[in-house]
Amino acid sequence: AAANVGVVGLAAMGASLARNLAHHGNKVAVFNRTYARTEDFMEHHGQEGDFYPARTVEEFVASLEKPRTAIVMVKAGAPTDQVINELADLMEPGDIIVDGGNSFFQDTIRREKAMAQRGLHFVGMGVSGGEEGALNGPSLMPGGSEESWERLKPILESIAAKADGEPCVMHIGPNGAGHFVKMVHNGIEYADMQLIAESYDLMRRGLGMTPDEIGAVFEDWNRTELNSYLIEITAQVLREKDERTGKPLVDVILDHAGMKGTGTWTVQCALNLGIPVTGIAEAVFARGLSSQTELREGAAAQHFSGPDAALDVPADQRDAFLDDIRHALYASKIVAYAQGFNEIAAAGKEYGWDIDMAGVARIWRAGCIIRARFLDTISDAFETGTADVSLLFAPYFKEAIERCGQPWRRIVADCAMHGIPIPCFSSSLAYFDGLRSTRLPAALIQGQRDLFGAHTYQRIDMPGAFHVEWEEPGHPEVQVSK
Ligand code: NBP
Repeated sequence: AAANVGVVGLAAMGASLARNLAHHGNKVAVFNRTYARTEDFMEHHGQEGDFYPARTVEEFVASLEKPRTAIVMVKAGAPTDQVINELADLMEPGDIIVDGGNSFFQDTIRREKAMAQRGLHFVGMGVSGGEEGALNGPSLMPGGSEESWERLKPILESIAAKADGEPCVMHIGPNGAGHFVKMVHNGIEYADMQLIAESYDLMRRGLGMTPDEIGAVFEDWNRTELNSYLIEITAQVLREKDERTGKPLVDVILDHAGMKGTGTWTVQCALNLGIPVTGIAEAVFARGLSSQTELREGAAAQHFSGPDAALDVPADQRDAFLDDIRHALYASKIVAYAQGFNEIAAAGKEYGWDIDMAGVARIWRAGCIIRARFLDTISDAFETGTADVSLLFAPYFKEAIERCGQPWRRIVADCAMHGIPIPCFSSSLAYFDGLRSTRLPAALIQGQRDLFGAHTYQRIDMPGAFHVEWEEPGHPEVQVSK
């Protein structure tokens, strides 16, 4: 036994993580179901560090120093279960199995329980940053026991991304907490990308700008409070030309957005927890609509009448209009993040995780896909306790939302009048207006529910549950409970 850590699964993510581990002085055992992939890995990267390639899982486990640490980076779902079980059969009490794949947190809770019964530590760990992040420094979100965290900490801190010198990794909480937080990270990523896409659409169809011109706008915006990895790569994609046709690449890419499931899970979990995550939900639905070929072709064949999406913005007002889009984007983005953090807080309560929200914002500052300058401010807001109920209540974000309010409303109204779909912008504004309303039409809904289903209602002026005898003459009210 010579390796202090091992990686199972040498596809894009596992190979990059194994190399990152080796670059930081770890002795890394590597194993992949198909040995050809291991050979290929050793041929291309074997000289980068201390690797111990294994042909079989037995050989892999035997090459690990005790107590063993094995990181699994294989396809989520059944393949992950299969690999974990094979490892567990060969490992001994005290050993650690880390699942770095995008596993559903309920699977992680189940697996942790099963492994604990066998005396093994099981750590579900979110890994963000894609292949490049895994290689050069990802943001890491490990769950699992305190004891496993204490042992993994030095290894994980060495390979994680650094923000202001601080490693972007923290123990999120027990069992499925790490995978839950990673899932919401991905949900926020969906919302962020959709908001950027809506801003692009406004400039493209609304203002008739070219992808190059829009790329330049995003480059400018990247020097503002919107500074983030996603804004940066948006500019890069928009500037890219297709090598076959010479056209802007964005114009030859089929407009069907793919997804692998973490956005959908984020929304499903939010629905179960009763937390509105309208920004994330609209982003998932927008991807869904984009890929509904039959529906979209059918709609095109209908030639529905309506505005043609061109905004009549005079040339001398274009810069002011672009500023409006930027403000609308920023306000909607703050709402999407606020909703995502609300979901994490609610799950923390539901599953008993006690998650350090400021810490979550801190480890998202580098390495991951949603890394952004304003995560520093989010982290400060949680640190000072001003964002406990909602990020929108923290003074900095309250001021930002208020400053963005008028431009945000102008954009949403203009888009509605000109037929540009902006589901994320408009639903975020609707959420914000709902939040600041002292009275909501939910009172009417309670009345309707009482009439058709005797579901009862509460009164504003006294405690208890009430019901109207709708069938009785005079509709008397009865108090059903105190
Ligand atoms: P994939 O998700 O494409 O999985 C391929 C790997 O899984 C290969 O090593 C393959 O071995 C192995 N595998 C499969 Br498939 N079935 C197996 C089985 N029954 N037993 C053993 N091994 C099996 O790889 P990836 O894109 O590197 O992602 C790895 C994990 O990281 C996934 O859970 C993914 O969701 C997650 N993740 C990915 C990203 C990203 O940007 N790609 C980011 C963050 C997290 P083989 O070579 O023998 O087929």
